[in-house]
Amino acid sequence: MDDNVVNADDDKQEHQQLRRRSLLAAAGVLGLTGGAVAVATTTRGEPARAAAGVTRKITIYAEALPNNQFGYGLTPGGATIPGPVLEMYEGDTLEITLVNTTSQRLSIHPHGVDYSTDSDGAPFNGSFNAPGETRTYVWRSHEMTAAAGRRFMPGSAGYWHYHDHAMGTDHGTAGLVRGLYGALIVRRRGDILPDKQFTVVFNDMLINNKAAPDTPMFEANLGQRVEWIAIGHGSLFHTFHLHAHRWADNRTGMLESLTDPSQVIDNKDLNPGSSFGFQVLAGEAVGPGAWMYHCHVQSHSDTGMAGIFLVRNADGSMPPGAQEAIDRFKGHQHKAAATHVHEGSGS
Ligand SMILES: [Cu+2]
Repeated sequence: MDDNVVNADDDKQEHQQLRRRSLLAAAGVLGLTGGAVAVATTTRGEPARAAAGVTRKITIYAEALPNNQFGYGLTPGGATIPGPVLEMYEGDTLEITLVNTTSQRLSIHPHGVDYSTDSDGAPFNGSFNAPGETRTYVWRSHEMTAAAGRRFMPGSAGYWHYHDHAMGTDHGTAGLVRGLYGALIVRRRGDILPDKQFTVVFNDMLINNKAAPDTPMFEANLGQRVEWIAIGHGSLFHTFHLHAHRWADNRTGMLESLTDPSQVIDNKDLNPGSSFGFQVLAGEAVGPGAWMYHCHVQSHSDTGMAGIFLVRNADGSMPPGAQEAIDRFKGHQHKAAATHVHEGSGS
């Protein structure tokens, strides 16, 4: 079976970010079509493990980008910031051949999955690509299992991420600053697949290494199922806020029953190394429009950690006022926080 992924999208990275097919879909594991529900392969209450154990092989290229940035991509010349969304199902293995086309030492280090020391991407373990070197990393995953004493071993499913761990320092600090990061999703069989995916990385004072108004504008049509993957990097604390949409603070972002105790939120901490994800229906209960997403640390949003989630009409046309809102955002001059507020004003 040929599991190599082909990314045929040659657009600029901003558009690639918006249109990028999920790795699962590109690999032909499951079609990614309008709100399609992935049908679990289990029957008669058997665990999905019977269908698990697939090993997929992909090649990732680490490349230098303009302005002293770096990125991961699925094709030569296709590197983006963030890198491609990598996906796997619990129980599967991802075998990644990392081609280092740069003159720097670098690696790829995952969160949330299982790996041996020679695949952890840390120089401490000698796990890295020397300049120009090609190296294979193996990421495994597992399903939840029941153990004795009503104890459950957690499965690997979650909204995780991957990043360099070797450039500049033994912690990959220089690679993270310059864009070597991306989302890793481990799904449980039966999980609902989205129509669109947006990766949002709060990296010090930037979003996907950009500041407003150059931050990505994510677009969807009213009612489309949108999956957000939020990741934190750098040395600052952040809070991710999305206007007019809410999600459940659980594994998927969706309540699973009328009595699901998960808290419903629209704002969540997004600190270095942490990640979460959720799905929402674009514009549900609020309608289309140019909605904001931003860091809710005020000094951060004021200095450029903000962007637009454009929810178009269901037919793809622009809703009233949306273009004006975008124009206002694009022309917006970010300035130091609250310069017009006098100290001791008592307000
Ligand atoms: Cu922030």
